Amino acid sequence: APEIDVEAVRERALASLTTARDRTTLLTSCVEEPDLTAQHSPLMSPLVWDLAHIGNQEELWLLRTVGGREAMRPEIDNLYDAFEHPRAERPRLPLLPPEEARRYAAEVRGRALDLLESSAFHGTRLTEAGFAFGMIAQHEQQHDETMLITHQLRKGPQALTAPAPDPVPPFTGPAEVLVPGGPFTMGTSTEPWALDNERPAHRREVAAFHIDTTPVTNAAYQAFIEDGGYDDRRWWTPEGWAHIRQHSITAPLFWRREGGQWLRRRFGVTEVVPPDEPVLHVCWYEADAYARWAGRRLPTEAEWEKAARHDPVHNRSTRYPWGDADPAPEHANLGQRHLRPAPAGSYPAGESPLGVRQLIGDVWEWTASDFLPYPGFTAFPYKEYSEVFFGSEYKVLRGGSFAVDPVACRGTFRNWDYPIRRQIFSGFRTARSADV
Ligand code: AVJ
Ligand code: FE
Repeated sequence: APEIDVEAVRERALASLTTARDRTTLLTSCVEEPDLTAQHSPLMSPLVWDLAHIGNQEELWLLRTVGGREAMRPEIDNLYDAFEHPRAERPRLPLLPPEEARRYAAEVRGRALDLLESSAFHGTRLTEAGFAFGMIAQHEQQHDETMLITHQLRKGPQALTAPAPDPVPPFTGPAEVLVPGGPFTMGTSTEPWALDNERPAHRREVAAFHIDTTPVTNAAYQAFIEDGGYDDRRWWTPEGWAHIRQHSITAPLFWRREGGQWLRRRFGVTEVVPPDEPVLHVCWYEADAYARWAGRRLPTEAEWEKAARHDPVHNRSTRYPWGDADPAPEHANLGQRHLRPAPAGSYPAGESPLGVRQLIGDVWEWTASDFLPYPGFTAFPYKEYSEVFFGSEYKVLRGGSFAVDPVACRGTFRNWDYPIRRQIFSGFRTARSADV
């Protein structure tokens, strides 16, 4: 087995679990009890479901599977199994009330930290390098992002605040970057807390292409709207056209036209849509239609990852666009430090060697690709994390958003959703094949 620094693993696991729990606590204490048990959208669970589900997954994987303990409350497992009850039905389940859910999650956490103290982090694939602890910290952070989406959907006054990202001068660099053709290493076999769908590392041939230097901005997207993009069938796939017509979709979610300008509701506050911010809350069909209108296309998942990880000087794949260092605030807008994406052109310290910016953080980026396994994929530790979602129903998103914690964000990290979804923190950038 490779050499493992046990104390460093323990420290990282403890810090990651603690950061996640602090965020969970914020998201479930900034509103009153009725807002925790209410259903704010049929797309979402009540916040109190996420809270107890977080505790239940931690109990299942850390206490029972790694620790070999008996179930604390076997009767609640079914309530918090995401595959047993669709989100829309969850408010009608006999869920633990907020105070009980909090107590349950806290009790599980106390025992999990005891287990962490005595873990040696080797022996099985689940314990190796603290994987199970990392997986559970990522799981909690993923549900924290889900809860933040619920907060965005919630009607009512502002409950969350955060400083705006630093303003930056308008981005004046090149609009696109040429990524040279040739093979690169996609995925990972070495990142200790990478999830099953990111594995294994494998060679991918990618032809030369150009990719937008920054995500597509609200100003650029407004030009598409103003040009009649939503009324012109030419730009849409048949499925996308049928969807926007049936649901009368004419702008990104949360946008509204008033007095000659676009307004947007964001976490309980209405504001004018900022022109230089990456567009947010668009579905895959909208991203795909915009790209076609612009004479371009969405990048494939392999193109996106090559833009984010390929180091052309050393001819290897790095963990992040800026290299192998863990994300720091100067690299990317991650971790809910802000409640919005940063203006296009921000974070020069986070750019790739070829100069592509904001690949990590700000907005999840839709890619052209279906969610499929890499060659050599094996489900681990459970088929319901990734495997059951593989196929042509889901599109891959990359790079993470302002609502993603660094522990759940890597150059290899893969997210996926239905092409109609836009309550998620989704934007995109476009690409085009290089002339041959
Ligand atoms: C990877 C974000 C699609 O939230 O449905 C949470 C993550 N899996 N609990 C989701 C997940 C199980 C998942 N996504
Ligand atoms: Fe979950």
